[in-house]
Amino acid sequence: MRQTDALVLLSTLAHSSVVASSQSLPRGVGPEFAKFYESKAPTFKCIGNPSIVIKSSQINDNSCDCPDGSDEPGTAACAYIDPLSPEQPLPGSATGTTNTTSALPGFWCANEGHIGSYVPFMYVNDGVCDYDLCCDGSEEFAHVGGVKCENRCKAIGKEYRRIEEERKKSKERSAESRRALLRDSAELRRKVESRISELRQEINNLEVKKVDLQRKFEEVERSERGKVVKDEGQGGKLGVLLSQAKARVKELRDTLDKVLDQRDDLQDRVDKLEDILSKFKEEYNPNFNDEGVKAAVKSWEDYSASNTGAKDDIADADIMKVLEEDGPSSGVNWAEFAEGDGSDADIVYNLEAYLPSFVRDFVHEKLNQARVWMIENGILADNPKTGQESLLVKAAREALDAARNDFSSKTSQLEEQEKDLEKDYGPDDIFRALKGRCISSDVGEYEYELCWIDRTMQKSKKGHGNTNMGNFVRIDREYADEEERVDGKSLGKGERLVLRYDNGQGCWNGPNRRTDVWLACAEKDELWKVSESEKCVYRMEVGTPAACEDLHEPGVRTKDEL
Ligand code: MAN
Repeated sequence: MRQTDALVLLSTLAHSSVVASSQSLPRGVGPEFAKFYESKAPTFKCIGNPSIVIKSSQINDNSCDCPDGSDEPGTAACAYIDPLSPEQPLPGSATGTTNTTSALPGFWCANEGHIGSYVPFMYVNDGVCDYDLCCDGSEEFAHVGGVKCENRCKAIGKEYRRIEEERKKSKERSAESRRALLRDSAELRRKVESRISELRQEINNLEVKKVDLQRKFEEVERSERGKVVKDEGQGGKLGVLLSQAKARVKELRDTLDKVLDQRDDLQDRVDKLEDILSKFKEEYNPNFNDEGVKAAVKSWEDYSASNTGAKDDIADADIMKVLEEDGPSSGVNWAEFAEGDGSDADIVYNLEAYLPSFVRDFVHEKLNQARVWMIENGILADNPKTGQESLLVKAAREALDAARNDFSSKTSQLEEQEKDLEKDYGPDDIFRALKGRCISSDVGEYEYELCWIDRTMQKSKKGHGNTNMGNFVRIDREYADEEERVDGKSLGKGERLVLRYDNGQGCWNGPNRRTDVWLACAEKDELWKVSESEKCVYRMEVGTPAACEDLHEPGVRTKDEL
């Protein structure tokens, strides 16, 4: 308790740079009260009750004469009304309390070489050296019980100044780290803003493109619907020639087949007629002088004589060979041409598959345009298979779909970026720079992790898995009231930023886990302490330059100032 009061008092007075100024003042008088104790005056007016005048010799005579204790600045005689001392009953008081205010804050220790301070009157001559408050030992002037307090102000002052200097440097380093964070945050914010304007422009262009492609698609679809699909031709000009040649060969073969049938019929008839005429020649009566019959027999004899030479007939086997169906073992193997390694068009269609993904979208669009152009100019065949969408329509539809997809993806990206810009990233947007970074610390059987503006995590070191302790929700401010630690790793006293992480993994028989992350200024990000104040409700104490004072660089404008 004594130590605590001392520290408070020291820190209160640290900036006042008050030092004792005069040896002529009564013992224990602080410089700001010097005017009341003019040494040459024979009388003294009680400070709080000027109507009460006592002799100057009564000052510091170890007897409390003034109601406000102002006649005893250098003894413990009026300690019972000392605001720095514990409350004490005033003898004869009806309420049991002093109900009087001391005019003086305490016994003044000049502490030359260090910083002067007031010591509670009850510590004066109590036999204890209170070096934390009174490094010159002057409060033990009576050497009660033989106690002599040497003056240690030189060493204490030197150590104090060293610590103060180190603190100052650390503050400067923290402030510099904070400025670096601010620069990063501003840069990230600029990136988001420029992405937003880029996306807005792209979305505008896509709106126009979508309308255009929709119109083109409808046009192509309409004109393609009117087209008659003639065959199952595939490929470009070669493909068309191939299917035409196949049809022509079939036609010729069918005709040859029919001609062959007719030839056989005619041959049958000729054979029958020749039989009739042979019989006629043998059986007619030459004694009848019938000139017509004689002329007919003569013609038959001439006809028979003319047919005796070697015939140059095509062998039936040869004709049958020609009539055999085309296939892999005879005639032309059309399938080989038709299927092969793909049509000339396929080469163009499949080209994209060989490209790296980052250029594929760009090339896809360009190729689509090229395909359409080639189809329109008869270089590529359309309508690869009956019953399927034509390549022209397919290309138009794919181009439209691609534009639609692009539009909706860019629109949701824009929404995301706009939301991000509106999000509370703390004072001066500072946590934007830290977002996604994590720090951790081992505590007992767990490793605890804090990921800025993201989530908190409890990781079992025994392999029992990870537990989400909450997802980031918002930034609040709360008052911390904790002892300052010498190493600075504590929240201290004052308003602090608190990051709320909520809705983590459900607690068995309890609520979802949540974490309050309390922040204090430090040179670097560090998870100092983790505690579970009640089941599944966690508290992290964290040091970070992001929580340091807003020491703006001159000329740097913050978000709020813009
Ligand atoms: C685990 C940990 C603890 C928590 C209990 C609740 O053991 O997450 O922090 O208190 O579960 O059952």
